[in-house]
Amino acid sequence: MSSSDEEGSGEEYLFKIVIIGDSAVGKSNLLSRYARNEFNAHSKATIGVEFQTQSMEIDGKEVKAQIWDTAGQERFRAVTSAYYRGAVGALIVYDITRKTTFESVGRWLDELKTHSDTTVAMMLVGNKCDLENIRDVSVEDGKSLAEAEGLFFMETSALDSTNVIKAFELVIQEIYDNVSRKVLNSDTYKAELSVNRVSLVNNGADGSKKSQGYFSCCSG
Ligand SMILES: Nc1nc2c(ncn2[C@@H]2O[C@H](COP(=O)(O)OP(=O)(O)OP(=O)(O)O)[C@@H](O)[C@H]2O)c(=O)[nH]1
Ligand SMILES: [Mg+2]
Repeated sequence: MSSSDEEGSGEEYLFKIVIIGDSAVGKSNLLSRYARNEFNAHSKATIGVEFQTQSMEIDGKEVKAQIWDTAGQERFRAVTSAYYRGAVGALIVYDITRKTTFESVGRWLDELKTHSDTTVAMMLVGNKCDLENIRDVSVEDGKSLAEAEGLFFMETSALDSTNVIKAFELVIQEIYDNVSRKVLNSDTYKAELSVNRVSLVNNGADGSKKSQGYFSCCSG
């Protein structure tokens, strides 16, 4: 299934992460900013599903994130259960200039919880924090919701790059920590992960639990 069974050479992880949230909150631009350092001011609504892969190094191991992006608009969405299947991380995105997108977060969380089959590292993302002058959702409201739901929280801007890499990397690090901790004492979990196409090679020794992180931008 993967090179994970080979001895020695490949210390490699593959994590599936999904991006969800209402249409036009900036999901596709967050992904293109992270994966290709690109921003498109006139991007079209996503139809169906797209994904990009990006690597980072943790504890000297190559960790690949396969990040999935789908349509916020119901009519353009592909089969929902397939989108969530095997996901071990999620970014739930709203637009800080449109309160309705923030009010939808609960619905997106419900959908995520309904379809996910394992522990998911989740981050609430308030995007477009470059538009401080037309802000409609306070940093405090974002933080409180994240706290109530047990999510990480960050405000980002795909336009000026604020916190974009940080947001993805924090989720990836959290997944890695989840996996490392569980792998230490569960063969069942390991089997579960391989079904979910998450490659595990090394039983990471880092069992430490990070506390929740909050990063905002553009706030006084
Ligand atoms: N000012 C500002 N505009 C942004 C930012 N991120 C995205 N946009 C703009 O917001 C619009 C929608 O962005 P998309 O990335 O296509 O939104 P989406 O969430 O993928 O939308 P769907 O595919 O329909 O679900 C585009 O015009 C982007 O240029 C940001 O951080 N700041
Ligand atoms: Mg899109």
